[in-house]
Amino acid sequence: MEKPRYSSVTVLTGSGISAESGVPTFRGEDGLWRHYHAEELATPQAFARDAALVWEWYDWRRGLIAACEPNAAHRTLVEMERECEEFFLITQNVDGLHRRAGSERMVELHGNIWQVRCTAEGSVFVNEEVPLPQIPPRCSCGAPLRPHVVWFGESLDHSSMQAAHAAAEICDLMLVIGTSAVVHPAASLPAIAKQHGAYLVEVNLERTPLSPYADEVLLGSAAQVLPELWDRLRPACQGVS
Ligand code: BJW
Repeated sequence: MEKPRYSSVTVLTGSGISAESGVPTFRGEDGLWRHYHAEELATPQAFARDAALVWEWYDWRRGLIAACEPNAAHRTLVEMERECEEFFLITQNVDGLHRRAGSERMVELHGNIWQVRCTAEGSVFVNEEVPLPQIPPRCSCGAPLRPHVVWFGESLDHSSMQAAHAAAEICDLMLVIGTSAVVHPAASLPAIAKQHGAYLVEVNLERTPLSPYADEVLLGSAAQVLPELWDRLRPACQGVS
């Protein structure tokens, strides 16, 4: 039988890929900060009610992330980007660790924790101060700044979403790594890939709502499973020279 060849690889990642770098995930025990669930704080309503509380949470996370390094899973995706004929990375993570590892062909669907946005003017800035000297931080115009991330009920950046859709539609291999696969529209992307004929591989510590639809479910930590998976897939993905 002919061995499979994958000419276009798309990867969707969630917070589980950064867990072994020390970044907390969202759901489960790990997702608790003080006595709040992450889902209660990542909303425009929470920010309107108590911007200082929401910013304290982001300030705490920024401090944690600043001390973290990309792990073997992030680095494997950089190798894949260099060696695959076509490659695209879609991350839900705001921690910036994929870019720090060296990934370039990618979108950050839910924004980036190191960017802030003026609540009055909408302008976006990089802000890497840790800890923040003032909470909530303010724009030079005097208005409060907010994290430049996507909260529940908010729309995702149109061009990032278009790129993610296109990558899901054209790929013939999709890897879904370290996401609970419950937050839409990101959670719909594997189904789109599958409908267009892609082979779907999930890497997670546990089964998720996506697992029944995956062609392979690899249970284990991303930093351990992904390098092994890449060793196996590499010959089927490398460009033809
Ligand atoms: C490991 C591991 C290791 C651990 N190795 N694995 C369709 C149906 C139903 C609802 C909706 C729908 N369309 C839209 C909605 C509403 C809503 C939604 O999806 N709600 C559901 C929860 C029900 N979506 C939205 O509101 C989105 N906006 C939108 O669609 O606008 C239009 C619209 C609005 C309203 C209605 C209809 C349309 C916006 C979603 C924005 C999500 N934002 C957040 C916060 C970002 C900023 C921040 O970081 O502070 O994004 S919430 C949070 O969840 C964050 C994450 O990116 C996202 C996903 O979480 P993730 O990454 O999957 O983490 P976990 O913790 O859930 O899972 C970790 C996984 O890793 C686990 O499975 C572990 O087992 C695993 N793991 N260690 C491998 N070492």
